[in-house]
Amino acid sequence: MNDATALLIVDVQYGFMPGGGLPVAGGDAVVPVINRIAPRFANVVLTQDWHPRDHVSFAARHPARQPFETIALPYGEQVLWPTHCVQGTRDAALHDGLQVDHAQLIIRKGFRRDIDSYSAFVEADRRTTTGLAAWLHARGITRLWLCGLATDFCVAWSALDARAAGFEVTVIEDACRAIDRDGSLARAWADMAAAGVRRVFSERVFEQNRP
Ligand code: VGL
Ligand code: ZN
Repeated sequence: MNDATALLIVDVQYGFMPGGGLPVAGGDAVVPVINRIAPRFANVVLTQDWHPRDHVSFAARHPARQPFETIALPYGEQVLWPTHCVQGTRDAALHDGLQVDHAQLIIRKGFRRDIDSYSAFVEADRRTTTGLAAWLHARGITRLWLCGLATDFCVAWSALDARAAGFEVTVIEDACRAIDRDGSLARAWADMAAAGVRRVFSERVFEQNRP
């Protein structure tokens, strides 16, 4: 891949693996796929879900609320999640099996107590930026390939915000796994398609020989 292209690896953390705080079915299966494709990218960026222990997205913070219920917050609807990816815990660590030593940046997100952030670009209040778009622009990066967890939340929101920020966006389907509750995965793919996000399998990475 050329220098104008980056691989964005979303939330490949123990919290989203089987046995984690917010387990995603088959979450660990993305690791070998990502390890296969990552060497093809000169630019690699990772995200890390990184919540304080009393984060607003945790059901435990809201008396009488259960995980996967939705509540209204000042910035809009928020799904309540089981406690996951608490700062400094094993649950929040990136998977040890990831072989991406050449990665250049780790964007942490969701670290503000009262704002969630699925997207690597803009937090859930739809105002607070993570700075990622500016970093990519400054590096001359215009194309992004996305992989990781979960397809229907952090990957999809990141893909949509990347399109809104003017990037060419490709999601690598077999390098992602989904939470898929109440039709969220089908909805995410439809939203991404409507926004002009390209959807491919990882083989496509090896067919790219553009300068
Ligand atoms: C995620 C829900 C809550 C994700 C993170 O990585 O998709 N989903 N926090
Ligand atoms: Zn989270």
